[in-house]
Formats: sequence, C-alpha cells, structure tokens
Amino acid sequence: MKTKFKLIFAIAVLVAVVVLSCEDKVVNLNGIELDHVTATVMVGSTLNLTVLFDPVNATNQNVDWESDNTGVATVADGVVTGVDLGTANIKVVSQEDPMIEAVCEVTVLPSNGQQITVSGDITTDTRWYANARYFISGFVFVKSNATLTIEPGTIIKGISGTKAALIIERGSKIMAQGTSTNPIVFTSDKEKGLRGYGDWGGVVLCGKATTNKHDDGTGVGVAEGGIGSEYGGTDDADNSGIMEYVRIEFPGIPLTSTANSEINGLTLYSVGSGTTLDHIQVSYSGDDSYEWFGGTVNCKYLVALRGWDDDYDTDNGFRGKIQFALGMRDPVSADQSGSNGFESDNDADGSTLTPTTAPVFSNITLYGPYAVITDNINSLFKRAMHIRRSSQLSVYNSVFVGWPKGLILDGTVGNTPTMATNNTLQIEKCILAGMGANFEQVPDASNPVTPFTVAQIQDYFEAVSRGNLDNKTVADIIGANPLSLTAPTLLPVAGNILLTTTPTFTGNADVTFFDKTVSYIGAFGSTDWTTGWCNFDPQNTDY
Ligand SMILES: [Ca+2]
Ligand SMILES: [Ca+2]
Ligand SMILES: [Ca+2]
Ligand SMILES: [Ca+2]
Repeated sequence: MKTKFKLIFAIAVLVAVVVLSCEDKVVNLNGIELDHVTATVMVGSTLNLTVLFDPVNATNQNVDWESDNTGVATVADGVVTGVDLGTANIKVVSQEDPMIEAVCEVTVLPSNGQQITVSGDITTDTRWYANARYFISGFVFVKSNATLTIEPGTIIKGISGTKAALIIERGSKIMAQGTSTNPIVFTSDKEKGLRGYGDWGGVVLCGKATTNKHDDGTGVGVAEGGIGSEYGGTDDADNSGIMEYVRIEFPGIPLTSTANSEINGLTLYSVGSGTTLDHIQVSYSGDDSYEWFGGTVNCKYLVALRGWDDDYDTDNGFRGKIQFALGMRDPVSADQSGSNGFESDNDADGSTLTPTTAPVFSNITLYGPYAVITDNINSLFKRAMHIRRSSQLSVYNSVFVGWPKGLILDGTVGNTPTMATNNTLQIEKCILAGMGANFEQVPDASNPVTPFTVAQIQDYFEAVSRGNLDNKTVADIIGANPLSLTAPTLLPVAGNILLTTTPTFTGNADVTFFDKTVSYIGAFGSTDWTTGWCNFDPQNTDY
C-alpha cells in the first residue's frame, strides 16, 4: 500500500478499537436519589427535582416519573406542579432497572392569598398557613383526636350568616401560637366599617376536666348554642392545646331565642390545666367575651374589648386562675341579661354541686362605661362584679372603674353570701373607683334565701384585713381624660394608687401559677403587654 492509504487504514483501525473498547465499558446504574426527600410547592407553582445517579457516569440515565396523587401534584421530567392542598409522593424510576427508584414527599401549600373555605369536620392533623385566607362556614368541628395547627399571622374569617364557629372537641387540640408582632386573627368576613357584634360564632374549646354540669348524669355536659359537643370528664390536667397571641373579633352570636344558648367570643368548656392560654383579645363579642363552664385552665394576658354581655363569665365548676386581664366597655352596647364585668354562678340553679365554681383572679382592670362617658349609658350595664348562685369566685389585686354598681354578693338563689361570710370567697386588695354605687343588694330583698344587704356587703368589702378601697374616683385611676376605646392609655402614671399599693398573694391567691413578683394593682405596671398584637380598632382594619 501506498503510504497515504496505510495512514488512513491505521486511523480506521484505531477508531474501531476505541469504539469497541467503549462499548465494552458500559457503566451500570447502582442506584438513584432525588435532591429532596421532602419538598413543598404552592398551588399553581412548580418545583424542579433533580436525579442523582450512582455512579454519576452511569450509562443509562433514562428515568420515568410518576405522582401517586395527581389531584395534589403532577410531575413531568422532574418538574412538579402543585394542584391542590395535600401531599403527594413523587417517584422516579430507572428505565434500566425498574427496581431502582427514589421518592420525594411533596407537600402542596396554598398560593399567596388563596381563599380557602373550611366547613364540616376536621378529623386528621391539619395546618392552616399564614399566606392563605381561611373562611369558616358553619360549625367546624376538630375531632377524632386531630390537631389543628395555625401559623402565626394567619387570618381566619367567619362567614356571616352561617353560624360560623371553630369547635375543638374533647381529645383534639388547637395549636395557635401567634407572636407579639404577628398574631393569629379570627375576624368578620365583612368589609371594614360594616362589621358588627356576632358576625360569626367564635372559638370553642371542649376538654375533659371536671365540671358540675351533668347532662348525662355523670359529670358530662353538652355545649350550648346548638353545638352539641360533649365536655367534661375526670382529667383536670387535660390539654386542649395552645392559644397565644390570638385575636377573636366580632364573634359571639346569639344562636337561638333561648336564654343561655349563645356562643361567646372564647368559650372554654371543662378545659384542663395542661392547656396554655395567654395573650388573647376578644373584641366586639355579641355575647360574653369569655365564658368558662367547669375546668381548670389557667390564663394570662386577656383583653375583653367592647363585649356585649359580660367580660369574664364563670360557671359550672370553673376554678382556673387568671392573672393580667383587661376589660373595656362601649357605653352604648349592653345585654338584656345585664352586662357585668364578672358574672359568676356555681350553676343556674345555685346548687352546691361540686366541683364548685371558684376561679381566682389577680391583677385585673375592668373599665365600665363611666370610664368612657358620664351620661347616656345603656341602662343594661350593671355591676363590675356579680357573684351569685353559690359561686365562690375570688379576686385579688384588681381595680374596677366606672360601673353603675361595684359588687353584688347575690343570695337570691344559692349560698354565695355564706361563702363570703366564711371567707371561702375572697376579695382582697381590690379598688372600686367611680361606681354609681359601690354595693348593691339583691334585687328582691324580701325573697332571697340568704339575704345580703348593702351594709353586709360593705362590711365584708371594707374589712381592714382585706385591704380593699372603695373611695376612689375615675380620675383617681385614669386621670382627667376619659378612656379612649380605640387608643387607650393603659399604664398608670407615676404615683398612681395602682402603683403605690402593694399586692398580696395570700389565701386563695397563694398559688404557683400567679406571678407574685408584681408590685402593682390592676393589669398593668410599667409594661403595656397589649403592644404589637392587640387591635383596639378592628372596625377600621383591612384584613
Ligand atoms: Ca354566655
Ligand atoms: Ca353571661
Ligand atoms: Ca354565665
Ligand atoms: Ca350577663
């Protein structure tokens, strides 16, 4: 051969050898992984999953993709698209060896601003996301031991006209932990300026702690207002979850024409002491702002703004401890049942069934209508404290400002006056300021089982050992300016009697739950704990 052809032949041989040797070196696939084992994607958004081959130079890198729940997420060539809320397993399978596969669990989250309507029962663990808007329609029950977790900053609206309410049943939990700058807000679905009392129902927790209610004869009650969930049991340490930095606005709907058949802003049925409740504001409730029926849950940092009926209502054997609570009333809005700061019954019959209603309050400030204006007060406003029907409510280190009446120890039915006389019911280091009258006799003095006259109540309240005061004015407590309901000044000024009176934590207040290091009377010393998370003008807020 000529030299030129020898060269071409040699190159051809070399190429053939190289090709053959490459074909000999097929690299088998040992396994695959995905770059995520779990991932999230929003509805309508996509997520790219990357396959990691072992070895990286495996010859056959062809794969197939599949989703086990295409209603939640679809996948094509590693691109996952969120379809609806839920989870889907996205699987990638080797075409070389179908036994080689990898899976990513994809959780599909709401898109930003997505409107989600919730109705009926929640029976599995569920999360509500802050970037969505939730709408509650009708009674929504969390049941079957499910936990509802709500992210900080989540806004939930009750759909007006549907009797919307969120009910956490026995054994289930709510985990609603907002923050001081990013609270969770339950509110009306109406536009600002159009919201009102009772636009929706409210939040209801049912627990397994003891109550003297016995609808079934064994210490179990049935929640009122048409809810029908059972409450009560034998576990006073029961845990219904956590609510912190939560606002509940425009709730409290009177559901039927029957008395005592309403939903309050926050209703706590036999909620146990394992539950954490602090930094909660109920505003514009169409019934009581807070009502407890039995149970042992302790609470701190509560606000009742412009409630329709009572600020803090206790019944049926409730005996938790409450420290740092505020109430502010709209002088024009009050309830036919008589709007009180505290209203407390052992039960509706004034029976002596146990456990006895015996909550202990400390560091409470309850502003009545006269703290705001001095005339044209709704005549249905009654007392700062109406303790009746065998209740043994105790209150320490608290101030009550500007109510028509200060205190009534009502013996019309039951033995509440006896409980005061024997000092089971304790009121100490409290101030009544600017009352129309400090004390009130039972309505029908000729009829009460255990009469307790104004003079008797006064003797009880003014006993030197109790350290109470009842000769202060509204101005003594808040200064010359009336209380602003939309931008209240809550801290006492230097030298105010609230700051110069030493609190006491003895008797029924000698319990570990209370912060006994406080040096003041009422809900506030030098720190305004409403800052950042409370809203005193929810009527004019865009949600
Ligand atoms: Ca009520
Ligand atoms: Ca009430
Ligand atoms: Ca009540
Ligand atoms: Ca009432």
